[in-house]
This record gives sequence, C-alpha cells and structure tokens, in this order.
Amino acid sequence: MRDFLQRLPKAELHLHIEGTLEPELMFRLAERNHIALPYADIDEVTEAYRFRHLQEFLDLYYQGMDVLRTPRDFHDLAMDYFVRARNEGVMHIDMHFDPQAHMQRGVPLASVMQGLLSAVRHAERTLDLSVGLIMAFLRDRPVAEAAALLEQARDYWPYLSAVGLDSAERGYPPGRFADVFARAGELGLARVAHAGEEGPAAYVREALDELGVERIDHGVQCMADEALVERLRREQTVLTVCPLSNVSLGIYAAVTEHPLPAMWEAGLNVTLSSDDPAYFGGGMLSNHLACAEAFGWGKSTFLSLGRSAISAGFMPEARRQTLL
Ligand code: ES4
Ligand code: ZN
Repeated sequence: MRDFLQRLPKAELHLHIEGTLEPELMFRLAERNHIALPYADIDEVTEAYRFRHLQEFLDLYYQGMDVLRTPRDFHDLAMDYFVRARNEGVMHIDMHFDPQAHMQRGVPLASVMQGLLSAVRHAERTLDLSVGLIMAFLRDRPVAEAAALLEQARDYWPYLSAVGLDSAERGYPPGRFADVFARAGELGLARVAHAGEEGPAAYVREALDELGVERIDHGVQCMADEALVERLRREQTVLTVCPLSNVSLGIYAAVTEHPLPAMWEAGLNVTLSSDDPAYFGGGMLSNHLACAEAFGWGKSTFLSLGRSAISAGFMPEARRQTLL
C-alpha cells in the first residue's frame, strides 16, 4: 500500500508554505540571519509542537516564520518542500502563503514574492511539479489591511491563482471579507477560504454565500448540519481535508475518530492535504497512510480522491490532462 500511495499521482490543494518550515531549516536560517531562537535544539522544538487547539499552533507558527527574512529564505523554504513533496508523488501544489504575517514584522511583500516565485519557476523547470499560488488574508487582522494588501499586490496579480482566508477562525466570521473577495473576483482570481475547521458549520455556508468561494479548506464541521451536507454534495464543492492537522489541533482525538469516512459515504467531494506538514507530523504520504490504516480504504478510494484533487487544482488544462 505504501508503494502504491507514494506512486499515486497526487495534487495537494491545501498547503501553507510557511507550515513546511522543518526545525532543521529553522535552525539553519536562524544562524544565517543571526536570529536567536527560543529553542536550544531540535528536540525542544518537537517537544513544543503539542497543540491543544488552533491558537496554540498559530502562536508557534507565526513565531517560527520569523527566521524568514530575505528572498533567498523564501526560495529555500519553498524548494525544500517541493523536493520532499515530489518524492512523495505530489505532482501539483496549490500553495497558500501569508503576506501579512511577514509584512507585519517588516519583511517587504516584494521579498516574499521574489523568493516564492523564483522557487515556483525552478520547481516547474526541474521537478515536473506545477504550483498554484493562493494569497491568503489573515481573518484575525483588520479587513482594511486585507483590502490594502490586495491592491499592493497589483504587480503579482498575474502570478496568483486565488485568494484565501486563514488564521484564527472562531469569532472571525468570513462574511466580514465579502468586499475584499468581491474585488478579487473582479480581478479574475479564484477564491477559497478556511471554514468549519474549528468554527461552526454556519461559517461554511457564509463563505459560500458571501465570499463566493469555489473550495472550502477543511469544512469538516459541515457534518453537524444535514442541510449543508446535502448542499455541498449537490454542488460537489471541493473540501480540502487534512486529517493529521485536525488530530494535531485536537479537533478529533485520533484519525480513527475523523469524519472523513462519513464525508466520503455522504458523497462529498473530499480531497486530502497536509496543511502544515512540519507542524502536524507529516506530509501527503503520511496523511494517506494514516487514512489507509485508520479507515481501511483500498486503492480505488485513493485513486478517486487523487483524481478529485487533480480535477480541482489551479493548473493549466494541458497539465491536468497529463496527470489525469
Ligand atoms: C492554518 Cl491549520 C490552519 N488553520 C488556519 N489557518 C492556518 N494557517 C496556517 N495553518
Ligand atoms: Zn490550512
């Protein structure tokens, strides 16, 4: 099964590039940029990565990315992950990135974009990997800041596939960002949003109705709302589900408790992703293996999930045909 899952052509539709920062690279970049880390060694980092809920993770995630300063840092971060993912059979990645988390600490948008774009170009040339870029807005920051970022990113609009919405969910309903998402739609960008991760099923409906999103990141809380499940099934809305992430953040006690089998049985258009692989215990292959073990899924289920993700990825149609 491991061999099959590794070879299976996979598209990862929900991946935060800042969440791929492995402790080894964090130490290397800290040294290169003369930054003191709150950890003595890698064991201390691993020890710290025990989260009771989303906010505990976010605190360390925003702290960890402080080592990212220069275009070269962002390039190295992304290339490191692209190589690892490609070795796990990942052929396409739709990659979230969080400009506000960098700009807030004085790193210019241009540094982030130069580094990420050069890594994407390099990967597409040398790794047979395609990459879509999703510029994410932090929902726990002011709406006006998100609106300003979208305008500031004008030079990069042609390189973006979509805008997204992430960070702390509870108490930050998606509808507040309706105007920003409407503007992104006018610019021809696709729209996705995290919803129903920790927050209620109502946020999933709100993201669909008020933000016009075509995919929901996570969405697992939809299972509490029968009418919403029926709608998601009818509309075949893609849900980018991240089982190891959900377990790491205490949303479910174990993968065996995860609603993925019920979502699949309900006819929902689910796909598998890793979210923040450096923080949640592994990448695409680990997530697939965890599902195989916990749910007893066979090859045909994984083939179908893989095809769903490839069908929904932000990639040129010619590329999609080579992967399907
Ligand atoms: C995230 Cl797991 C998760 N949830 C919400 N926002 C995020 N940003 C990075 N990882
Ligand atoms: Zn996420």
